[in-house]
Amino acid sequence: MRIDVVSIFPEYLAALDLSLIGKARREGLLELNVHDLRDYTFDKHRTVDDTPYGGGAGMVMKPEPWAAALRRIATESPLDAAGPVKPTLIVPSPAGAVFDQAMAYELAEHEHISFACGRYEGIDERVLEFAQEHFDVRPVSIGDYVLNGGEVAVLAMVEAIGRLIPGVVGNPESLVEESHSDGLLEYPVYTKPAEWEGHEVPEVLLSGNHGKITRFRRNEQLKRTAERRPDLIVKLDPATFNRHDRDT
Ligand code: 6GU
Repeated sequence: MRIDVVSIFPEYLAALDLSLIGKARREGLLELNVHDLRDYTFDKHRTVDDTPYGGGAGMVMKPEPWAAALRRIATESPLDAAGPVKPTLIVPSPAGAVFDQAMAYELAEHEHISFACGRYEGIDERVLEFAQEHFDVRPVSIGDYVLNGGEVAVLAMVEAIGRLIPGVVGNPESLVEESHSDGLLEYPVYTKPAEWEGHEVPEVLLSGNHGKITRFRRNEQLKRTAERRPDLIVKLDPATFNRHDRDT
């Protein structure tokens, strides 16, 4: 997979050199290019913003540098930008559709994804219209709160997507049991010692009875999800409730 990120703070993305995602890049499973938007300006001051038409607080990102940066990325795309399959451009925004595990799985199948990190009050809306000629454009939010720019959201999304690329997570089994993989939160986990500071590991986990352990874990998942995220229970596929009957 190829990922391009455009930002006025490319240093923010340095964290993507670390850990699993950094390793995936070094192993060639993921090609990640970070572009400084200011490299696509033409004036001495490398200006990326200007005052908003219609008035109001703050500044708006100028369209010209964005067009130059995005045109270059589209031209270099392994997908033929003029063909039926366009590369995807994610525009991080609190006004976007909410990113979730299903979206991460869907995006992990893409050959080329780009991210356009806005700052200030946002990017001139015409950049999105322009970008639609070259990309499948998707405004995406990482939750109902406001960040100062898209960079932190891109860190979260690239990590969530990147770990789903085959080979990035060493043991693919760990993707099956984790939170949100089946619409439920993950069950609690324990390691040695069996008794610590007066707190005990649930007896059933020491029993060696795998059927009982599976039912215990499923029950913990349901309990925890109902308590912490009742909104997820409403969205559950009815098959999830009965799954342990098949599995055990
Ligand atoms: Cl993706 N961007 C910004 N700037 N703020 C956000 C967000 C994204 N998601 C939630 N808040």
